[in-house]
Amino acid sequence: MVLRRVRLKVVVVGERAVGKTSLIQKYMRNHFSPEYKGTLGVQMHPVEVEVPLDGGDVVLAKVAIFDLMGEHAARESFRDAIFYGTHGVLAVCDAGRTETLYAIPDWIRAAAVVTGGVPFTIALNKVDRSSSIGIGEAETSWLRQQFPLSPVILTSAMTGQGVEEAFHGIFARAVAARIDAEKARHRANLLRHEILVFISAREGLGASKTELFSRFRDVPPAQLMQELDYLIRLELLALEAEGSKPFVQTASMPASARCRITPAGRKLAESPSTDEMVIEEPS
Ligand SMILES: Nc1nc2c(ncn2[C@@H]2O[C@H](COP(=O)(O)OP(=O)(O)OP(=O)(O)O)[C@@H](O)[C@H]2O)c(=O)[nH]1
Ligand SMILES: [Mg+2]
Repeated sequence: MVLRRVRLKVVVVGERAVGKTSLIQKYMRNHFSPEYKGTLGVQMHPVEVEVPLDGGDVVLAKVAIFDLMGEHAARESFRDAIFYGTHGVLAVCDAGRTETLYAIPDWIRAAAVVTGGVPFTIALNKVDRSSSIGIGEAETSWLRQQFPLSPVILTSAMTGQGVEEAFHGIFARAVAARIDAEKARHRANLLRHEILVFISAREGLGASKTELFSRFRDVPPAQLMQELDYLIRLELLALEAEGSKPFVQTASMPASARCRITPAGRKLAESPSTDEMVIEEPS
C-alpha cells in the first residue's frame, strides 16, 4: 500500500437554497437544520480523507470544500477568484424545483472557463420530499444528454441518503484526474529527454524534421512539433533553415529544417531523466 498526499479544492455550486450548505454540514458533522440561513460569499471547510485507488494504493487527500452562495451576480463578479485551482465540482439542485436543475450547466461552465474542465458530480437533493420530486422522464433524458459522463446521485441532507457517496465520489474522481494529468506530464518529460538525447548524439549535424518524425513515429506529429517548439523556446534546441527568421514555429518550417542541440540542451541530454511520477505535496 503506497500512501500519497494530495491537496484538493472541491467547490459546491448550485442555485440558492438547493441545500449546498446543508449537504456539507451533513457530510462533515452529520448535522441537519431545517432552518434556512443563506450563505454570504464563500466558506471553506477543510477535511482529510483517504481515497483508495485501483491496485490497492491509497491517497491521503486534504480537501478544501468551498461552499458558495448560489447568487449569479457573485458567480459572475468573482468567477476567477472562486474557481482558480479547483479540482472538482459538486453541482447541487433541488429535485423539487426543476429550474434549479436546468441552471446547472451555467454553474459548470463558470467553473470550466477558469479550470479548463474538471470532473463534476451532480446531486439531486431533497429527495426525502418524495411528494415534490419534479424530476421526470424529460429531465432524466436531458441530464443524460447534457452530462453523459457525470455521475448523478440522489441525495438528502436531511436523511443523509447519498451524501457520503456524492462527496467521496467527487473526491475520488478529482484524485484520478490529477493522477492522469501527472502521468501525461511525466510522459511529456520523458519524450523531451529522448528528443534531446537523439539530437545530441548527432553532434553538429543535428536532425531534420523528417528524421525526427521518423525516429518518433509513435508520437502524433502535432505533439512532436509542440514539444520541439517548447525545447526551442527554452533554448535547449535551435531550429535552422536557410533564410528563416528566429522564433518561427516548427510547423511552419520546411521538412529539411534542422534542429541542433545547444550547450544547455547537451547538458540536459547527458544528465539522466530524474522526473519522478508521484504527486507528493507537503502536509
Ligand atoms: N427536506 C429537506 N430540506 C433540505 C435539504 N437540504 C437542504 N434543505 C433545506 O433547504 C433550505 C436551504 O438549504 P441550504 O443548505 O441553506 O441551501 P444553500 O444551497 O446553501 O443556499 P445558499 O447558501 O443561499 O445558496 C434549508 O431550509 C434546509 O434546511 C434536504 O435534503 N431535505
Ligand atoms: Mg449555503
